[in-house]
Amino acid sequence: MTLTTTDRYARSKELFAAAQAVIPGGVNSPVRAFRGVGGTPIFFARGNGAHVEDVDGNSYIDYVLSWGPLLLGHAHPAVVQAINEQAARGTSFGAPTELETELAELVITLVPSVEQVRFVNSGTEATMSALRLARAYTGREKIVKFIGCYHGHADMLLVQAGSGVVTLGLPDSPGVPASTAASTLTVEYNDLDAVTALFREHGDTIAAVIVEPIAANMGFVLPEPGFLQGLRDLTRKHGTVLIIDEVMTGFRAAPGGAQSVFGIDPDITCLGKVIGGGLPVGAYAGKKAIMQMVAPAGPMYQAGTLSGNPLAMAAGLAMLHTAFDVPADGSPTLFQSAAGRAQTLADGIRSLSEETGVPLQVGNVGTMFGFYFLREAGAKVRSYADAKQHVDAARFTRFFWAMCERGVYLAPSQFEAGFVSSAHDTVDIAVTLTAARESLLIARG
Ligand code: HOZ
Repeated sequence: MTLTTTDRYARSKELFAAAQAVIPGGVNSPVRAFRGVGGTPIFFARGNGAHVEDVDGNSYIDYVLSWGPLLLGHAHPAVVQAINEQAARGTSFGAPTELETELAELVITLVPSVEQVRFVNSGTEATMSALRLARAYTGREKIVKFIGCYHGHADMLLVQAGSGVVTLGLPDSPGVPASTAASTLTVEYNDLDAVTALFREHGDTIAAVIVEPIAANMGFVLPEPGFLQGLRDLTRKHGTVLIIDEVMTGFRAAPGGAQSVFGIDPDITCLGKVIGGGLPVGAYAGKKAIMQMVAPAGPMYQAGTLSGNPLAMAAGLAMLHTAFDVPADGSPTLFQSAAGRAQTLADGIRSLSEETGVPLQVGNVGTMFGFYFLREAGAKVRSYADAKQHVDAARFTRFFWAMCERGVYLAPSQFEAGFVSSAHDTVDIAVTLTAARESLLIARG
């Protein structure tokens, strides 16, 4: 179903037409194109705290938050000040700065499994480099990934991927060499038996298992009890590197990431988004014995002109300290306040599902949440195969646009997670739930 936008989005429509002439599909990342919900992407002019304003002057409570990074909301004064002060001192040196060590130390303090950190410029670079490192460390080639998990757009990871690939309903991307894809073994999320069978067949040739600890690029799917620990046990037994991709969940599910929520001790962790305070960044991090393989400490090569960029390091430090430092009066951290609001929001949506009779599967951990519109009540999504079978796309589309018209901006795909910031206050949550009630009734039809 395609919904056309009204004049409420007139300027966005003009800008999108102009963008399409010079940018493929009019966007620089596919999920922004609104293909999953029809209509025209909304172009934004500014953001402040929990709110954004589009180019037509409409305001929204924002639950996309740049797809996760903005844990403190838009333009938080501490982050803006850190960026301004660093910009005045220089934006890039291509040489080490103290900021990189400070941010690495902070990450090591927050994420217990991490002993060393290498900063890069995006989540894609982080996962791509982590896999090269796992292959270098083990001397093996095969990797295991889960169907519907998304780890960026590197060739070997663009196999049965989530996020925009799922939203657009694309087959695996042309341009990925068959020989590269052949080294990527795929299994359904939460299917530990299938992983065990893979290890029985290929055990000694598998370099790495890479997994999202919460599958947040095919909606919001929690790991079943024992699934992540099962992966840890299998990888230990077979000398395989376990890579936990926390680009989405890092500093969002909990200060120590989703791995701390589920008690998992991975070999390598991939980070991005929050760690750069809203500027482009990524990192791969983990056990010193493995990280020492990275050049120049070891032979595994990886480099980048803007890696460890001082603006991103300064913004990341400001964001993490502001979110996680415990206030002197012992009051909750800003992260804890944001997580409390996310809980209220998720509980409210659960109640509305019951009240309106619209079946939803709602999940939330820390400051993240997600919900599926289900075709039948009682259906459960625990893998991508389940999502394909049970998810009601038409209802989500009606809900999405009804929410936009009521001033609430959600990800334009139910295969993406939602995010709450410390700037969302109780009024924002109450307004959102009122809008959600009306929108659920519209979606129900
Ligand atoms: N990979 C992001 C969603 N999981 C999308 C990034 C973007 O389009 O900006």
